[in-house]
Amino acid sequence: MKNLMKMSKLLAFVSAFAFAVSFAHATSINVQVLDQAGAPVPDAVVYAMPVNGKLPASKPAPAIIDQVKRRFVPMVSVVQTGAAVTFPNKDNIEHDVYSFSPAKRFELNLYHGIPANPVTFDKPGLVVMGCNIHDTMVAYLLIVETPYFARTDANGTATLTVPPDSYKLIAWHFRLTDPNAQPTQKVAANTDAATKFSLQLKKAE
Ligand SMILES: [Cu+2]
Repeated sequence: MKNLMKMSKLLAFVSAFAFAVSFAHATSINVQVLDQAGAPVPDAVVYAMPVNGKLPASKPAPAIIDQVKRRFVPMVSVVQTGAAVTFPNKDNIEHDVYSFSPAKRFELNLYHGIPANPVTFDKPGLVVMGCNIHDTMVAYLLIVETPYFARTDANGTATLTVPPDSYKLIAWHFRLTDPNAQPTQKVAANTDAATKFSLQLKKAE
């Protein structure tokens, strides 16, 4: 009986270890995004589609887009198709958030604080949002069909954590000269991979 106990403890330990190993079996793709002049591009979105088309069954992570001092924070977001996004208004004035984008038309009528219901983005594509009261407010939300995505930081770099596989890597930025031509490239992510994108961007306004 004692031996049996020992055996089951050992089995539990072994399976926990195997789980940890399978969980750790992920690799990263480090991406550098530059513009046509070679300058780092912050706020670019990079996402990875497995070449074999097989995506994991994953629940889309929710996201938050705040309104602070009459700006959307962050200005650029990326979520997986089906994600719920909340739009907390942290100003002491009302905002009226809306979008006419085909991927999601919606309006959150004049409000303070946190709207009761999040907005679910159930179609892939780009949603450009504004505020009906403050014309200068703009936010971009890219909805992608994969859970593997990242946004570049101030240095124009982003890291995607993915299971080892072959991927089609796609880059997007709201100032792309041709918004319909998102640059793509293939990456084999067996061990850590590094890659670079050079984007043709319009001048910042
Ligand atoms: Cu507003």
